[in-house]
Amino acid sequence: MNFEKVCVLGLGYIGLPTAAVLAGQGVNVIGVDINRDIVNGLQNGKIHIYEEGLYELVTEAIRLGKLRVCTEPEPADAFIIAVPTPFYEDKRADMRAVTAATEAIVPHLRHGNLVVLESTSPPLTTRNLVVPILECSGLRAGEDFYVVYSPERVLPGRILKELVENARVIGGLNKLSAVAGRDLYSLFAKGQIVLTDCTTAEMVKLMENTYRDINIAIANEFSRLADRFGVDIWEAISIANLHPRVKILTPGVGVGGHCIGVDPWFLVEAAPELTPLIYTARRVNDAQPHYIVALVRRALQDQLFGRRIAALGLSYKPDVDDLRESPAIEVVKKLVEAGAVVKAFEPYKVDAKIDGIQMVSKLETALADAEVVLLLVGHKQFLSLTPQQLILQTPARLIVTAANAWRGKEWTEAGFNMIHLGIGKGDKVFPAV
Ligand code: SAJ
Repeated sequence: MNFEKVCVLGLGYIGLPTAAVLAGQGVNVIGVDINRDIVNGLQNGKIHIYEEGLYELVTEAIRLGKLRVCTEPEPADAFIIAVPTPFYEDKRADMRAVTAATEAIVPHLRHGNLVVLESTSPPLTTRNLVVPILECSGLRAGEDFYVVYSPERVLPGRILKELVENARVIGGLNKLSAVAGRDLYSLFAKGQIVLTDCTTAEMVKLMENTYRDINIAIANEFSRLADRFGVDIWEAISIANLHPRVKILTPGVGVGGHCIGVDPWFLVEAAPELTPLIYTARRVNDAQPHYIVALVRRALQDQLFGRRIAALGLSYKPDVDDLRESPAIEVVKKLVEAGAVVKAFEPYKVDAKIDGIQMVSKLETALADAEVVLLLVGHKQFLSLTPQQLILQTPARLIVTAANAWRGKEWTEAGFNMIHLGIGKGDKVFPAV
């Protein structure tokens, strides 16, 4: 199949890079977002996402006229839906954006079109939600037009590379649909392209992120055990990982972002009686910010009220600007609730405003009058700090870190009292979750 014009719905972390990469291959791309600010910004050379290389790619595609951005879809050869699928308070999948985007395609759907859903979705979404909406056009899915579920699998921080190089799963509603999907993604995907059915592709995506969530949960649980038994978890993990069939992940402040902390719930919602392990892992990871707060509380002899804390890093993981579902933010909010006076600094979003959190735009300001430095996210900029640099910028002599950072005797020799997540000092008192 030939694709001269492609309409991408949703210009977020996945839609915008996909639109720009397709445009870079000479396809005429219409990027659609219902958020006028995003569209206006892009039209004026401003981009709302930080991802290495993305700004250049997007602005060049727009300059060449290969990428146009607007708020309404237009007729095209293919439509790619890349809108968010968050969850409601009770953890049920919120499919409103997918529903609205699919409905917006209906008036433009023509014979021979391909519609792709990329948004992570509960099993059977393509068949039971997307297809019935599209068939309101009077056309028949799989015959008059083609439908594919093809999950995005890129890692924020490496999106442009992984978009092109990762293996691509194409789940067709039927064989003809899968083949049409392969033709579209072959325009830019260099990794293996695997064809399957749409429900398998939905499951594959959810299984990948659930697998990672469970593995992070066990790492977090191990870090708590190490605290209790006076073990250095970082050393223990590195030794265990010498085993040829063991690959323990990294404990931390908790699991954030819009994917791994969300997607396992789609499986739990779909079949609660079959998912006790998935459910428990989610609970373990959701409890990790509480554990970090308890660690700080213990370091301060149970006195959080009025204590001045410099919180470093608020994004959901190192070296990204994404603050969504960030466990670091949860930690800061809990400290503030307990009466601590927290100044938070996020180098990738220096002007971010977060309800209930005092954000500062400079590291020096966060550190200047702190009693405690709390390293929440291991951004490169923080990891490269030496104890000699830090000691000049802060009166704080107590450091609590949730990352495997600021190790070594030079830190204690410089005069800092160091508390690391997962490095037990063999104390009898350790935080309960
Ligand atoms: N985290 C840990 N310990 C680890 C790894 C991660 O605590 O060892 C934390 C991170 O700090 C972060 C969260 O988990 O808060 C998730 O980070 P991540 O880097 O594991 O994953 P995401 O959410 O950025 O991207 C994931 C990826 N999925 C997998 O690796 C299986 C990515 O490939 C997906 O495309 C993405 O979800 C998505 O959009 O679904």
